[in-house]
Amino acid sequence: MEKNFKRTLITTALPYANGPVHIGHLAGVYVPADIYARYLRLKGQEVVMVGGSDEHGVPITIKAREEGVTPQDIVDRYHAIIRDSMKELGITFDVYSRTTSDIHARTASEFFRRLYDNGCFEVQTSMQPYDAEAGEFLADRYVGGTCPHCGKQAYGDQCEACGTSLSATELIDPYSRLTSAPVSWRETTHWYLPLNKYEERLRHWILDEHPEWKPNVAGQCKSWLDMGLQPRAVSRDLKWGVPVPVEGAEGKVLYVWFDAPIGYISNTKEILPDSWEKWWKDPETRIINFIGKDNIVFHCIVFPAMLMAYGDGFQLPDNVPANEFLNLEGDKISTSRNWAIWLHEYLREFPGKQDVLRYVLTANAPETKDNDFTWADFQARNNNELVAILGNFVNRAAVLTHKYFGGMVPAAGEPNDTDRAMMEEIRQTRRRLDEALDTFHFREALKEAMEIARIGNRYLQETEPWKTAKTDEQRTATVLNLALQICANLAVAFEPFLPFASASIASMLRLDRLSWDMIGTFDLVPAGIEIATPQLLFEKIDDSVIAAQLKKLDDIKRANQLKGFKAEPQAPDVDFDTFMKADIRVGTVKECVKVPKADKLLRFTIDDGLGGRTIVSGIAKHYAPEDLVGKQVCFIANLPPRKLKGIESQGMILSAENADGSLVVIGPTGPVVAGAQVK
Ligand code: B3M
Ligand code: ZN
Repeated sequence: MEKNFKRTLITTALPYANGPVHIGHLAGVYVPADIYARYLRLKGQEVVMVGGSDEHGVPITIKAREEGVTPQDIVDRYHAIIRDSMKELGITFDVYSRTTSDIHARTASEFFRRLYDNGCFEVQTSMQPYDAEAGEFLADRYVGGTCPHCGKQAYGDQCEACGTSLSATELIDPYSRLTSAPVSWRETTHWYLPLNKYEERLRHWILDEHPEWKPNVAGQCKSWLDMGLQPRAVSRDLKWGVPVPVEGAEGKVLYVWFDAPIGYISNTKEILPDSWEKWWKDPETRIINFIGKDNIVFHCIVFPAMLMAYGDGFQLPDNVPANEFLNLEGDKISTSRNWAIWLHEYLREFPGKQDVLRYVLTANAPETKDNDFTWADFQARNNNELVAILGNFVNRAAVLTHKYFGGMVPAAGEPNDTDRAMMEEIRQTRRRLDEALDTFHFREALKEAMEIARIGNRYLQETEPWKTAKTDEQRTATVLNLALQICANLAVAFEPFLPFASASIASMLRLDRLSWDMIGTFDLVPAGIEIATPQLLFEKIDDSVIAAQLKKLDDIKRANQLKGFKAEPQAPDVDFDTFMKADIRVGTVKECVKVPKADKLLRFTIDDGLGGRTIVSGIAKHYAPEDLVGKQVCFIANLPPRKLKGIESQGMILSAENADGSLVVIGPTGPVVAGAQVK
């Protein structure tokens, strides 16, 4: 739908303040939102970008309990870390507030109260899990028990082992994670928002009025709508949260997903106490919600239904460009398993490299499907793209200007065909860049911005100013003038993506104001001014830096495996005589080599005190063969021989499987004569 909007309100999902933010949050929400906000600002549009910490909800209280501190301590700590690290990454929130603020408590209460007064809620009584020992109702997360699907330990909302979402009623032998007491069930009453009443309006709004929404978002909405919407509880029996503002609701708070999206409104109010309403109620305001895919239903169904119920002119979002998930080195990012790259740690370990992270997360953004962050890709994109294409071009243009014109911008003469072709190419690129940004295709947009640097490199390659410098000063002047104009184009085109690099190019060229119209124009840097000494925009990242990061992840993986290790239950008994029939011996490895064309097998020659034997063992992935020569191993001597890859194996070498799946060969703890029996 083409509509004329006067201003854009950008909202970003409010991260739970139960931990710092990681690259998944950044790639999914904050980097794309910031790119979009910066782009619109450069186009001269009126923009407000709101964010803040989500400080209510069970994740916060669980974390507090784990650490033996108060929920307030937790949110104070993480709110500060999140706010400061996002600021350092250059995310330009106009406000980054929190849902524990007074203004939010007032706004959320008032919202509930209006719905309550207008009879928008239904009241339902249901049985909920209760911990009689603690005297508290238990949120699903606080209930533990056995998963009915896989038999492993699970929580009342989800089984992490098999990934099924559950409710506490489905668990076998449910217990309270607070006190370990078995769950008892108690009746409780809550307020429900009848989503079913808004179903038709929601369907029309999403599916008819917004055909332009991303398929992953529209698809999820459609499947929710097709299943039929149900009333949804908007209150909880908890101590931490915004109290339900009606009589007889002691001990009840607003459900976190009721209060959190209202945070967008309270945060707007906080910075614009007098004009906030125009950002929410004026049809000429365009609202865009940046979120991750797990939040789609709340932003496209629940919150819009709340706004419809409230009425009073509240506008629905014009678009909800939700992203899919980013994985890390092939594994799902997980806060509880510490499988993440945390922003505040990255900033500490890679000082001054904010743009590199922004670049890699955008180039790999999970826009249409889940995507993977790898350190190898991080290094490659830095070294082969940021350093070799963008940094290299800007540096060449600046160094050559210093070399041939003492750093003074030379005046350009009449452009020739090559010059005109280059300018046209940049104008074409600008068109594609705008188109990609307007439709939230930020990976594509980043490629187009980089295309301008590629055009710059090709231009210098073709015009060879280092050659013309000897013969034709006027031509050299024109080429370098234009090369600097391309740099100025780059400062603008990259500002949304790489604001720090953009600022250094701008300051080198003494550009004090950037605007989007500058892209595709070539009179941005006036002749006669002196440009600053060139500084390298990006530096190569060494293999050793990447190796250190991979080691860090490896250590985390290992620690998780050890933590998660559960010994197998004991096997059924065997009678003693049967066991005694196994002839286990100690042997000395004389020779050990890889079996050709078999990636798992090693061939051993063992001194067994009986003239020697050959054993083939499937441990090639775990040992370098030469490391085993001279070692003593235990083996079963009296198994029937069998052929493996054409080699007759006369026994089996014993090894133990570690928590991480690696195999360790079993041998005596002191020297033993070859052929000794193990008893
Ligand atoms: N805090 C969930 C999340 O961090 C939630 C988002 C709220 S947006 C209003 O994924
Ligand atoms: Zn399960």
